[in-house]
Amino acid sequence: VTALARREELEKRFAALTPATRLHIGGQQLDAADGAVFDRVSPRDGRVVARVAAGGAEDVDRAVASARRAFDSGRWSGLHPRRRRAVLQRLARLVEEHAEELALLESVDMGKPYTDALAVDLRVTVQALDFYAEAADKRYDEVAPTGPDTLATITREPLGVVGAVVPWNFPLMMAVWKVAPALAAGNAVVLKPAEQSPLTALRFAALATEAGVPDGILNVVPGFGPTAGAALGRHPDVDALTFTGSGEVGRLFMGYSAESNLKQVSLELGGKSPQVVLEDAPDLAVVARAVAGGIFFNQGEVCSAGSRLLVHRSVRDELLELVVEAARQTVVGDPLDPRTQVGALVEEKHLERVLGHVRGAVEDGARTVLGGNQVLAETGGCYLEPTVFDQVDPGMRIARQEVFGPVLSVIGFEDAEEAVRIANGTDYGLAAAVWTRDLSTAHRMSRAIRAGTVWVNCFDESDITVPFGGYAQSGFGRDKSLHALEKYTQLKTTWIKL
Ligand code: TXE
Repeated sequence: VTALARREELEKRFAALTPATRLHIGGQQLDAADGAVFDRVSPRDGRVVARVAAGGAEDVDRAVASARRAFDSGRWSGLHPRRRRAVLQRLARLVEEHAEELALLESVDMGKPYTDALAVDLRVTVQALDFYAEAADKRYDEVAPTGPDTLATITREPLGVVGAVVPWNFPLMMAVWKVAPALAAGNAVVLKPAEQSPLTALRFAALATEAGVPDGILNVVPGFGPTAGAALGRHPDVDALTFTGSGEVGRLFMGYSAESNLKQVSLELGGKSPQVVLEDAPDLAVVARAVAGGIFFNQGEVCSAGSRLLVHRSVRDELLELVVEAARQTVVGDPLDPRTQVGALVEEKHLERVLGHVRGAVEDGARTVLGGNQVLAETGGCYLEPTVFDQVDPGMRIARQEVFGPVLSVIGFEDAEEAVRIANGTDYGLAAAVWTRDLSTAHRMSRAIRAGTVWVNCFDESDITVPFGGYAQSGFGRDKSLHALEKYTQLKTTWIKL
């Protein structure tokens, strides 16, 4: 099948879909209380692909009330853990069966290549559902060593109603990183997807109902941040709020919690992850591919994107040449074209924001080695060339601010100490990579770099079994792994006098 035929086939398949577009509350599909809707414009070609209900405060109220009723009924939290596992496993199978449809919705909605949506987002989503389903009936509680005359048990209980507010870069995957452990632990959830990418969350909710998740245990309220998102953050009957997104909005959620009921908040905010390449780095061709992949994957719209290349002077010229070559070969274009590696940026506003960062870099004196311009596709849409800046000073805006686009900054250093200083010199601490052949250097650097994840001689290695989250202003609380369950449970101590 030619690339063109494949693209046309996917277009036809999308046209034949009827995406779910209404609120999912109490297992029902509802319109917004005030009837409001918003257009979903695909960044692929600027066309409206769906009209989605815009939830507001009243809808969030309805969803939270439904979640509370469902939680209190005990129909989920009181279920035998084995039964909860079975329901979540059924949901994993349904997502697997509908993987192509969900990947297509994701790709058209927010612009990532369809092939990546299927190979990464959907694969990881299914893995997460299976992992937390299994965890539902495999965690034991504790007995404290309080002595012969008492018995003190320490048990984990669900929190109750969990609010989840998620971004648009991995819409379904990030939602499930939160929803799966929250449900496995017995909570009820109200999920607000980003206004740029609500389609997969709504489809997922329908599949959850089909899998046997009781009505009201998973509710989805699409809508805008300042209305639906803020209402969830401020709601007095939401017990915990888990958020992934910008630092600016993360701060708002801390405020919402303080103003309302002190709900527990966990935040996964962006990053400015360094790729540190030392003079004894392994094969530079391998490093170059990892550097290019680390910043161009998902259009650079990745919180852990390796947006800073910190490279030792001795290997700098050679590596830069290889990275630029890899960047040149990166195919930008229609997300439905199977050859595409970098799809469309999520929306016009974001493209403008990224171009603003690019202009700022030039003003600050960085040298444009490659790219920097919008790609004008005949279909319209929001595309940007893979972009590389050299001679970036660690103090420049482009070296400190999260760009969230396919834009790499190259910074030179003289020794490992300076590299660590630069690596740690931003407000963020989400991820980092170190490239070296020396085992001791690898360990020393990994200890010295303040980040939630440090990769050595690799980048973007990922598995559901390891925690993911940030140091410093990249946030707190972890998604993934069994540790994520801690965010969705609280400890109960019970004393018994014998
Ligand atoms: O994020 P927002 P945006 C970073 C990235 C990007 C920038 C802006 O640098 O360029 O943030 O992106 C909801 N009250 N990241 O504007 O606004 C919103 O509806 C309550 C990093 O898209 O933080 C959406 O569901 N909620 C990141 C979610 O917050 C509000 C992923 C995220 O949107 C709200 C995304 C409000 N006042 C962006 N305003 C990562 N860590 O991966 C918005 N929201």
